[in-house]
Amino acid sequence: MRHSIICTAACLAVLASMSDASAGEVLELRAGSIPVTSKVAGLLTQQGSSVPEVFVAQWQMPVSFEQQKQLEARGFRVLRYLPQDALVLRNVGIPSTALAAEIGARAAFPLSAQWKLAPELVRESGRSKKWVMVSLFEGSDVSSVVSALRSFRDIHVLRLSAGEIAVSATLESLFQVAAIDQVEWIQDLPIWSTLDYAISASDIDTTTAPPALTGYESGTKLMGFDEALLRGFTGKGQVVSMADTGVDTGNVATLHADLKPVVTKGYPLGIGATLWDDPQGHGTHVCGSVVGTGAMSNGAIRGGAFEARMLPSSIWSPIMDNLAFPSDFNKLFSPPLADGARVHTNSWGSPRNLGEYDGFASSVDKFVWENPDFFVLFAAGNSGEDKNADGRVDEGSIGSPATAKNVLSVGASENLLAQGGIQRPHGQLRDGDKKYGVEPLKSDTLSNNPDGIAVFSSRGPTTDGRLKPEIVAPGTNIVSTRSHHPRATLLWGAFDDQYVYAGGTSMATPLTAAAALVARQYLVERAGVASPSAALLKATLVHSAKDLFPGQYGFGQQQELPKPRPNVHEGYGRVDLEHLTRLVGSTVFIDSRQGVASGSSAEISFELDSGKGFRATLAYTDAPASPSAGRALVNDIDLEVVAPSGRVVSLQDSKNNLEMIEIKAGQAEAGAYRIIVRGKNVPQGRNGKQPYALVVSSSR
Ligand SMILES: [Ca+2]
Ligand SMILES: [Ca+2]
Ligand SMILES: [Ca+2]
Repeated sequence: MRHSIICTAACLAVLASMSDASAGEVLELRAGSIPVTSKVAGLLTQQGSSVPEVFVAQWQMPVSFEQQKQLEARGFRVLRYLPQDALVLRNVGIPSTALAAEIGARAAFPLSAQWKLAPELVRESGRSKKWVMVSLFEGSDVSSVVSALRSFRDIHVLRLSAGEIAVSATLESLFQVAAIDQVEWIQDLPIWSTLDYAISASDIDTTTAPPALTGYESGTKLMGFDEALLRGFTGKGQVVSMADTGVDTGNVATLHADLKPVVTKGYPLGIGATLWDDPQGHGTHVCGSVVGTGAMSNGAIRGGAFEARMLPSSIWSPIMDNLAFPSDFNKLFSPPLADGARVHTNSWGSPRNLGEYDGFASSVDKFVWENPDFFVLFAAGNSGEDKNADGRVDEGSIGSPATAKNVLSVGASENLLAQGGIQRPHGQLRDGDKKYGVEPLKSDTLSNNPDGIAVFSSRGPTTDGRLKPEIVAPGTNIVSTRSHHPRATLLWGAFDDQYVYAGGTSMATPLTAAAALVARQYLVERAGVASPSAALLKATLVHSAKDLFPGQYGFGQQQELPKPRPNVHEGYGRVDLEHLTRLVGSTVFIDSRQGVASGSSAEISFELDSGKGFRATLAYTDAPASPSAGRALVNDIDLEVVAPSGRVVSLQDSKNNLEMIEIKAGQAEAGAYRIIVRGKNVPQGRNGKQPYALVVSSSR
């Protein structure tokens, strides 16, 4: 190996110079940026003031790991980080006076009830009652909160999970609920939906003759699965799990022949469910895209990782006749994790409150933070529309939980299929005149240009300015396995008795999960990474992706992608396994479990040959943020590249936990590069440090 890791010691002076001039003066919350005025800050600084059980303390400087250890030793529990330089603390029985001074903070004050209410609840304020979700701080006594709530008038209470309660109340009463110390956040209840793009029956291509096979049916061809297969990578030895409407008959003995050898166990998790059969059809299609063997089509239509093993969960509720599960991500992810799954794919989400980092995004982030080898994918959503009628799909339509930081959010690009499924122009689809009524969108079709982004694919960024989606994969007119359940729908139409067409970010996501399984097998077998972290899988998939710039309408006024990657339409581009499975040999993979602390850095060197481009990708699983925070990034580490001439390239990104620095061939100097990972501010590290993954290579 020609790289070495050098850690430099923490340096307070550097730390101080790196911190923002305004650090520690504003609380960045969803409710707005709150200046910590003397009026707010004075609340817990007066002698004799009583200290609430949960409060915020804000420091003048980034709060160190050592300071937090001292706080814990004095009887405080650190519950959350809030930007800037603030912690939410639980006071475990210290009847303190002049609290701020005592703990060295510049201010300490209670959490205001209005900061705990999702802005949409306040916006939609009416006198009528509605059901909302109340999230409690970690370690709260749920029973005591439930009793407190039951004592309020006109409130109905339902216990959901270890940390969440559903409540029916008026907005006025919600302020009372929010005033309870243990309550962290109140938001809308989700409406979970499968993320296949909804069409009407009349949209379906009714060509009667079955189309001749072209090899593009499954969507895998455009992603380089054929090349990966030739090199021996099929997802073999990998275990994957999914949550969806169920799979086919839900019985391993009678399952679809394409799925029977690879699906070995299922989990019924829907409310009131005892089975994991698929009465809808969506989950069976998704499952086939990941692991379908193609047994019923002589291998013509098969999933990308057909030698992996699949453990599906059904979150379909027979009582609700829809997706409904306890919304407890521990219950969703823990069983397959315990049974060996390291990749979990999700083709569902909530199309409400688009772009928001909500309680569910935070819960998913928490699970991955606690289980950093569990790689979770979520479909970005199908809320892409051109509302302002400028011929370009609008931004800001990512659904939760795809807004989470520690997942891979997958958008849909176009497949290449001229017959079958949906072949109508966008403007003629259901509501197409309203959503896509302006050229070039109007007369374009869904699967005629693989360099295009599916018109419906949800676009980033998130409300707090993070780049989403991170990646795209084909998600239009994808052919995959058909559920044999008598009630199952035909999605985008039947291909034959065994397969159906479908489209949506729902279809792009399992294909990307299959790519993650191939990537995982490749990293284990060829790169010598025994157990790749979720961050390394993300970095590797993103690093090798293909930029689709300028998109399907060429350059000029109608250009689809306004700038090269990363952009909020394609993220870092389309999954490219042909590229990924030839990385070893000229690529450095680092999966640092130790990580970097605030003010420290790690460094490697990389020798670039002349005529080549340079690319470095940094990804990390960040600590979960409070849904009340106005900026979801907690631990901020930076990628810095020093070219042979000494020129420094750094993005100074304080929003994303994924960064790429690319220097194109022709612009890159040959010679020794230094690649530095800097711990800028790590308030919630693992023992004070933020683990990370780094992939560095030359490019063509
Ligand atoms: Ca537009
Ligand atoms: Ca098109
Ligand atoms: Ca950063």
